[in-house]
Amino acid sequence: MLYHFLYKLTEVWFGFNVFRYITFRTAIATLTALILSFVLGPWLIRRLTQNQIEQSIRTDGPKSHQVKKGTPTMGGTLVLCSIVTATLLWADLKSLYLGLVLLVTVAFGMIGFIDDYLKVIKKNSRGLPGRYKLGGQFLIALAVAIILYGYSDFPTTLDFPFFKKLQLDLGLFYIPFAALVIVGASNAVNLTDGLDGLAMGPIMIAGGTYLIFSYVAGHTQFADYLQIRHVGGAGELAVFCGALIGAGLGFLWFNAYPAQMFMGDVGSLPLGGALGTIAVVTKQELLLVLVGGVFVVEALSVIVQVVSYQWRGKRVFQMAPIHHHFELKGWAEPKIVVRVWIVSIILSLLALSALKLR
Ligand code: 57M
Repeated sequence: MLYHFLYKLTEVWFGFNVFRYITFRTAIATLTALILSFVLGPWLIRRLTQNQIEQSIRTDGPKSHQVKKGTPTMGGTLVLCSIVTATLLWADLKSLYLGLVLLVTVAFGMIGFIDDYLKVIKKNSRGLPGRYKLGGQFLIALAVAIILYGYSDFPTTLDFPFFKKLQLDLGLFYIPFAALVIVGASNAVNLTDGLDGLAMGPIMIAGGTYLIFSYVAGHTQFADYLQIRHVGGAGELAVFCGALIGAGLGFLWFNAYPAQMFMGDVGSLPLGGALGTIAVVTKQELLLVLVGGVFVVEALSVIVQVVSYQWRGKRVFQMAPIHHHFELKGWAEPKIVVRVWIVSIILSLLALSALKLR
């Protein structure tokens, strides 16, 4: 909103022209979201504590988690408010792609909010039943995929990272595929969110990687030079990614070990969903497997554990998701978290090399 207003003022003074640039608006969106999270964080923690919006800890998990009992949760509301406010202020709201990413973020946030509300406030340990949670996510993701499919400029082909000539036209099947990417990313991030800072680090790293891909995909010359698919209007997603990084940094200040608050499903579901949608819109869907490799491994560890237990009656990991396995092996929580961040950075660098290696 401020972008539209300030940019118009170029007629009054040429200096306002700076608001035209996505790079500048990305930088101030990052700072805006960061400042909002920093300033509102302590207030939110106080309010959550006063209202006893606190995490209950399962007794069958690692014993070390019992000290976390009473930690305020639903801090994801802070992350969402910071991202949405910063994006609305600094992005070009005429962009359809940005609108779709915001839609998924807010709608998945509402699903997560209902789940947290039922668990934490209504003390219903199951929360929102899985079929409603997953069903709601699929409905929203399918709606987004159908809108993209109906948009004449949007290709239904799948590009393969590192292989510039390899393409697969999915046609109508692009709709369920895109929905699966969005819902899969959301749930994989949710599973990862089980140690202080464990999810937010890789979310920001993935956000930073897609910030670069959005900018390049939206820029005719850069996309042409790097021979990646040009997606007109995708550049505005860089502003969203900047806001995500700023809000994430602000949240991490309070979520760093020992955490003063958790994000809850109201944070993990929309952040994963947003990353999935950005991957779809920038036509870098398959690259998300690499960029979000940490989330993929966490989700796979659960699948392997459940399948192995059902078929062989034996567990592969001491406990799934895999971060619990490392905890039970005796690794300190901050060590697991920092090592996962390091792996995530390496994966993102590999993904960025796809810009040149093709
Ligand atoms: C998210 N939620 C955390 C917090 C966070 C199918 C099965 C694998 C599902 C899985 C599951 O429920 N995953 C959902 C995991 C929880 O954190 C809350 O949830 C939000 C995210 N949705 O924001 O509000 C706990 O995680 C810890 N935590 C931190 N710091 C953070 O910053 O320490 C979270 C954020 C918090 C806190 O302890 O209470 C969670 O783990 O519940 N289930 C599991 O992960 C369970 N695994 C399991 O049952 N494994 C089985 C089978 C089914 C694969 C096996 O290995 O045999 C474990 N989770 C827990 N205890 N808590 C095991 C037992």
